[in-house]
Amino acid sequence: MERTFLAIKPDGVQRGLVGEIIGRFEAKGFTLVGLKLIIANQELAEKHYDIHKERPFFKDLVSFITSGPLVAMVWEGDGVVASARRIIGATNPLTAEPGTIRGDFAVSIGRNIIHGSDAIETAQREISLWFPETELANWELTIKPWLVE
Ligand code: D4T
Repeated sequence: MERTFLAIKPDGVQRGLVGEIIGRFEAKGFTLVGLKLIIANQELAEKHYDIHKERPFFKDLVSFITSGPLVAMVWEGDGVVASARRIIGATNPLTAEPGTIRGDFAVSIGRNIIHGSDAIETAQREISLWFPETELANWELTIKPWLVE
């Protein structure tokens, strides 16, 4: 079953948006299989954003992501990787569509509230970086027949 890694960044936590954001993925019909609030250390943050290590914003990005607690999550469901990216909206919140998380709640690219894996392979890498297998629950929603044909 397809899984994605999402993280409500320190700005989303500080702004009290954790419940609202989790609610959107629950209401959509995806399954929460991993959840924890943690303050990421430098090493974890640098590994997570490794792809951006040569970019000018890398240092600020790592310092921001380690600046306070974030909510790390794994969500499961058919097509969840691409669908979560659509629910989240464009990287720059000013161009993110209304109705998306970034479109509704953010104005700045450096404070864009939530991260979501951009591809299935990225999701696999990020899930194993943030969650040991023992912290992931294998379970099925009892209402699944009402969600999936
Ligand atoms: P994340 O990875 O946080 O879900 O964001 P995106 O997948 O939507 O966008 P990204 O990987 O291109 O950027 C990662 C992260 O860096 C911040 N950022 C990005 C920034 O501060 N300045 C910039 O110019 C860019 C491109 C925002 C998200």
